[in-house]
Amino acid sequence: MATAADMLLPLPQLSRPVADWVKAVSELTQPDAVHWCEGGDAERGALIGQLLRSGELKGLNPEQFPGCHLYRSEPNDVARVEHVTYICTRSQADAGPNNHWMDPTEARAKMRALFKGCMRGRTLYVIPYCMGPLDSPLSRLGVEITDSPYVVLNMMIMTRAGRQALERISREGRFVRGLHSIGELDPERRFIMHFPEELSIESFGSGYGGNALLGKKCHALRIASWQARSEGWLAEHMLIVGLQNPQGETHYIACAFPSACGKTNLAMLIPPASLPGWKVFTVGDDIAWLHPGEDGRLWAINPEAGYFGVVPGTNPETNRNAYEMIRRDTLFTNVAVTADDQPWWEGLGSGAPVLDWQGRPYDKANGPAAHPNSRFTVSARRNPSWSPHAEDARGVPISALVFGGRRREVAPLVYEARDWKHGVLVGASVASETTAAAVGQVGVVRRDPMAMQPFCGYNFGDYWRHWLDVGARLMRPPKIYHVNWFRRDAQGKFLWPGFGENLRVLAWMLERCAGRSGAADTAIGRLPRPEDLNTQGLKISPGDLEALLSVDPELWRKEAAEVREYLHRFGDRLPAAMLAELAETERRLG
Ligand code: SAT
Ligand code: MN
Repeated sequence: MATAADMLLPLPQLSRPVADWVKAVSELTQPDAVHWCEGGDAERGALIGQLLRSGELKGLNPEQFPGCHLYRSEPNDVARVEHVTYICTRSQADAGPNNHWMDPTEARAKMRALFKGCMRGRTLYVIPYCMGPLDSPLSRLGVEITDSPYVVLNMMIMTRAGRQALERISREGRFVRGLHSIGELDPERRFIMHFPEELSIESFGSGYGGNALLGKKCHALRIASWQARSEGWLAEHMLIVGLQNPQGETHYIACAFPSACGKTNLAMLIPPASLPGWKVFTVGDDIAWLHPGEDGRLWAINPEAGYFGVVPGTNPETNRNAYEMIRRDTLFTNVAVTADDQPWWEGLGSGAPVLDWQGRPYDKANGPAAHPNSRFTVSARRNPSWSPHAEDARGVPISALVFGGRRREVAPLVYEARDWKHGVLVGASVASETTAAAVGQVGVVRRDPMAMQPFCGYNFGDYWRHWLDVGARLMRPPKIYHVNWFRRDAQGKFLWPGFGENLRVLAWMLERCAGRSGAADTAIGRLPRPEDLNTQGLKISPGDLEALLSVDPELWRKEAAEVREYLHRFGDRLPAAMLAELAETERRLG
């Protein structure tokens, strides 16, 4: 009797354009074998088995961490590489001053030379994937070709990968082409190229995170932001979280913070015991695709299916959900291990490392045991606070958008924009201290508009215009906020406890959206007065709270001047409305 499996078409026969492309790439790269990814547990198990045998993966303690594995990347390949990430548009002005640009013809030639014969002795994997729920009209398709089985394992967790995605590609025709090879992992021969006009990506020489998992930053942000502009929506570097108040009302918010500034923690926040009755539901932790709905609201889907989160600092106190989530079926990258093969990282709070992230006997003199940008890859469904609406085809309605950065001074704990237009200026003005998520100096303040500086696939001037256009089409636009959990006092101590306590700030926002909470009007926007925040059970001195909610006009005039200088870099692409909003803020600052 014929089984269902017998009746399935072989993958290469499903889509002619994909098959033709795979053939052309095989001729160029010369792999020993070609493997089309079906998706599913059997394939995943086989890949893991192969990597365990070759020593590329290490099994972790099966009693304490069942189904968990450790991967160690090359020590020179541990973060995104923004200095060799390019947007290759025909016109340089379309990429904008915010991107490195290369002429597409030159970039293609350069990459062709690198890819030529690069997969000899290796297997070429074809990963068809869907960003977003498989049945959502808001989702978009892609195919990644890679010679890294580690990338395949990650993509299978992070996206809806395999046969069903390819079936949808065969119906719709359109897909983003992502070609990736680890090459020789030589930092001198490492390039991440984007061709938004052709919906394609070429990445060579890195096997790590955002450089190599092409569905993530390369597709779901850089290429998607381009697609979104032409189609009238927004692709943003935002978590999506649902907050249910003690009265049982749930509101969704989307928050943009730069990499390694706590998006994953906020997305799965645990309400403090002193705020009983609140519930938190995670829809996404890194990327939001936002579409104007027919009802005049903004609707969001999470294009991803898993989390690629920062490990250090995760413990039962800071984030119990994440701590529980990564105890099973999790792929760890660049953490340390204990004597009994448990993963270990700084801030775990128990146990001791015997091997560091490079597999060397642990020695304090070598620096942290786990790499500061060590990561977990885990299915979103492992998250105890995973939202039942995360798979909704139409997404979830957004009540508030929140921008934020990591800043020791200037930015108060929270403020509310005057309206959408002012909110676009607030987003464009985000600045943040750099983190270990990208190669380069850590802790220097840089402008990071909408937390998209590394990820916007086109000129920021055009991008802000698009934001203004989308806002103009919304009958019921979300309110826009700015937060800063990282404000410090003169001694360098954090003024705000962060983590679960951040719910107090989010609760104020939601009460504002419902028209139930007060605020003080200031030059930069509306701030809660101390009595507007629920501080019940919170250990904070009145002085610290006042410092967190203060706006120093002197510092802000300086800030506004810096923003003005920054915006002027975008010349005639900068919408006049942005300068008008800035002028209004400056007028209010006096
Ligand atoms: O390396 S990733 O881009 O996937 C993670 C991050 O930087 O946010
Ligand atoms: Mn991110």
